[in-house]
This record gives sequence, structure tokens and C-alpha cells, in this order.
Amino acid sequence: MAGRNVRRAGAAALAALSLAALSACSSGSGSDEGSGDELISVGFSQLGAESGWRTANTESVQASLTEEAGFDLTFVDAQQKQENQIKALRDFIAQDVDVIAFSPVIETGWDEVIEEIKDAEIPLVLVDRTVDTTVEDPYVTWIGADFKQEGITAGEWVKENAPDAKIFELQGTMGSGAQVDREEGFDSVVGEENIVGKASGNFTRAEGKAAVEAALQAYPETNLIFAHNDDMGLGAIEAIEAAGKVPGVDIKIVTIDGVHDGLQALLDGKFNYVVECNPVFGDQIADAIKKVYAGEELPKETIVVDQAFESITQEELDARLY
Ligand code: GZL
Repeated sequence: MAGRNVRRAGAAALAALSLAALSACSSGSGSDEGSGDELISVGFSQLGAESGWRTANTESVQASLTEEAGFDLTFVDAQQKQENQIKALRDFIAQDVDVIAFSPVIETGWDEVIEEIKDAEIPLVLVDRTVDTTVEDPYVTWIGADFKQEGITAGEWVKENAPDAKIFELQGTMGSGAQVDREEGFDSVVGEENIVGKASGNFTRAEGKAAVEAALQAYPETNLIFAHNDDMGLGAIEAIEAAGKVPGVDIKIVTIDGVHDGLQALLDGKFNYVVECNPVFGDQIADAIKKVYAGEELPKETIVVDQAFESITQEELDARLY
């Protein structure tokens, strides 16, 4: 560990000098691209491209971890398959990158590969989703949202505005930190007795639509849908309209994310409440990786700040980053 840490500290000093030199160049005659060995090599395993949230998060990561910002980024999309993420993580170990970052598609099944990352003495930064592992001190830091609070916030709106609702809960990817914690938070507020049924839409619009088509047959008394993300809520709108009912009126819809299409649905009266889960935190990830590489102390977790929307104007919607 000491060998690598010494190498890293030395490289960090060199990187800092190189970046200072680069910025000096850029202030005058245009910046020269840093040569590969002056950049922080980062292996990033993104879980997929399943939703508008994930797309916005990927765009933010790639806009922040650029060569001109001092990074050599290898970015791999796992198409929502854990085995693809494990393969990518092992490839990053083989490449001996300086830092590994990943957003785990589900919470469990990572012990072996996290041990391999620790044995390779490569610092691990957890992004967005959480892990449930027996490995001691598995990662340097985690940056993401408070999923349980998001579920509580959604539940509090329902309790206040639709206390007698017959709720169908549209769950995200089963076993993902976002699904587990949002469900725990929401159910703890509204009470299980008010939830007529649950099914997963795997955080995608198509699977959300299919789950709601089945739910409207199985639970015709449903008059409120809590969707763990906007994309599944947008699929629910399609299913509700296909059933000849009015989304937002006959069947209320409460969602989490706050992506553009979700807030457009709120503006159109088809969603009733949207809890934001901000995906635009690539700059915070970049800052954390630089500190990890330099051997600086970091908090074990950094919570990305959220808000919630009962309404929005077209002007406010058009002004948003995502
Ligand atoms: C939340 C993120 C979730 C989003 C979904 O931080 O992990 O995954 O809510 C996405 O849209 O699929």
C-alpha cells in the first residue's frame, strides 16, 4: 500500500505541477493537452442508460471528467447488467487505473470484486447507488441522494393530499438502493394498508407501462400511483390513457427524479407531485477523485441536495439544467 501511495503522492505532485504549467500555458498561447501520464486515469462503470436521470448523470460525469480537467476517463455502460459491471471493474484493475468509480445497479453481489479492487490498492469512489457488502471499509467515499428521504417526502405529500388513496407502488430495479430505500421511506409514511399492490418497472418507461397495464386489471380500485422514478411514471400515463382514464385526475401520479419530461408532465397536469433527485453532480465527483488521488481526507458520504415540485411554470422548466 505504501508503495502505491508514495507513487500516487509523487504523481499527484507531478500532476499538480503539470496542471499549473498547463494553466499557465492556457492563460497565454492556448493550452497544450497534458500527456497521458500527467492525467488521473479513472475507470467509471455506469450502470446503464435506462432513464432520463441516468442520461443526465452520464452527461454530467463525462462533462466533468475531461482531459482538460486533468482526467483520462474510461467510461463503460453496463446496460443494467451486474455481470457487465463486474467485468468492467476487473478490466479497470487490469489497466491499473488510478481511481475506480461506479454506480452499482443493485446493492448486493459485489464483495469479491470489491476485495479485488482493495487488493490492487486502487481507491474506489461510489457514485449514486449504494452497496450492501461485508467487505470492511469498501470504498473511500459515496456521493448520491438520500433515497429514503425522497420516499418519505413523496409519502408525506400523499398523506396530506390524498389520505384515503388506494395506492399502487411502481418499484424501481428490485434490490437497487434507490428501490429499497424509496420504498422503505414511502411505505413508512403512508402505511402498508393503503397500498393495494406493488410491481417493478425496472426504472424504464416501457416496463413501467407494462406493469401499470397489469395493475389496472388486478387492482381496478387504484386511484394513485407512486412511481420510484419519472420514466416509469411516464409509462404509467400511457397505460392510464389507454384504459380510458385521465392521469393526474382519475389516477394521481407521484414520482421521483425531476427530469424534463417528468416536470413537463407535472406542468401538463398528468403528474401531481415530483420529488427531485438531482443527477448533475459530475463536478462533485471530479473534485472527490482529485482529492482521493492526492491522498486527501474525504467525508464517507456526500448527499446531493434535492427539492420537490407540486407545480412548475414553463419558464422555470425551460431554465433547468436537465
Ligand atoms: C437515483 C438513481 C435512479 C433514478 C432512476 O439516484 O439511481 O436510477 O431515480 C435511475 O431514474 O434509473
